[in-house]
Amino acid sequence: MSQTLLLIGPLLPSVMDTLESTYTVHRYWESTDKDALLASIADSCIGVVTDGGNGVSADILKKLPAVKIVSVFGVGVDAVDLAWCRDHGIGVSNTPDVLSDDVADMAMALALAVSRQLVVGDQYARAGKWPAQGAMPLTRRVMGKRAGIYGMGSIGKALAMRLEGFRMPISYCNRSPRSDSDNYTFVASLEELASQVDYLFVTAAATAGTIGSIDAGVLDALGPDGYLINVSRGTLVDEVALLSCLQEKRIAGAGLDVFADEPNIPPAFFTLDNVVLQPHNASGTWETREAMGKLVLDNLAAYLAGQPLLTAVV
Ligand code: 8YV
Repeated sequence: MSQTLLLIGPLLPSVMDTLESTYTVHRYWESTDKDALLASIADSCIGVVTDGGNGVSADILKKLPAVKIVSVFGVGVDAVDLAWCRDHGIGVSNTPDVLSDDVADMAMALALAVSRQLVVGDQYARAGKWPAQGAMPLTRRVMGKRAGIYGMGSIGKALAMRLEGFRMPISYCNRSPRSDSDNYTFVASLEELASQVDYLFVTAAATAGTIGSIDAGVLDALGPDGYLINVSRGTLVDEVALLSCLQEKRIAGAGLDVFADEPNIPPAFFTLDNVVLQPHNASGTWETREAMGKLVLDNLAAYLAGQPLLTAVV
């Protein structure tokens, strides 16, 4: 008899195919009576598979006392109740590293797009304004500007490599200085980092210590020539403050892949031409999503074989 799993939301079709041909999988998001579903698998369900956005709450885990592993399709585990998992001996795995290059690419792409006004230029070209009105307004150079990275983990380091190619001096803010980042300047205070750079890249995980940390003070420190690029979690940023700063040109612009209440984006962002928006798609390439899916499956297999999780968070 195959093991029983709960799948919280849809994943890449190939990953769901493998999951469903290997295990008995219950699709939580499709269930019309979720409590009845949880009650029916309470004794048998040994694992939960979920993505970074949905995670899994203690409310669900409470109803599934046999669960011993939560395998997350994503590096961010802020939507998983980690305290509950720790207290109840549930292992949690995520998918770090395999997505770092694509997320760093997206950060770089957003910095270029908002500075060089790629979306505005595209609309200008498509609307036929070039022959009618001549050249579009000038934009801002990225090359050689000062970069600040908030969160020097695997994604931050992948981004730093790219920024070096743009000959950008790099400073970073992290819980502590990193011995493998000697070429970069450690700045303990986020506000101080913001005041020293032209681009503030957000690559830190969402934790109690980082949520809400990019507030009006940090944005004003970044200043009218500074850009905010966020590929981490929207919850790190005070979105109301960010909107005011963008509307009042207290910062130059923002490139945002993530939002506080996904998939809902505050409509005020849609009226601004100093932002470039993405629907949380930094890891959204076939290559990376396949690699993430493999890690989700490999972690489940490791648990069932009595082996340590490959990429354990808890
Ligand atoms: C994914 C993410 O978009 O890794 C993360 O934490 O947020 C993203 O890579 C998400 O988990 C997939 O739905």
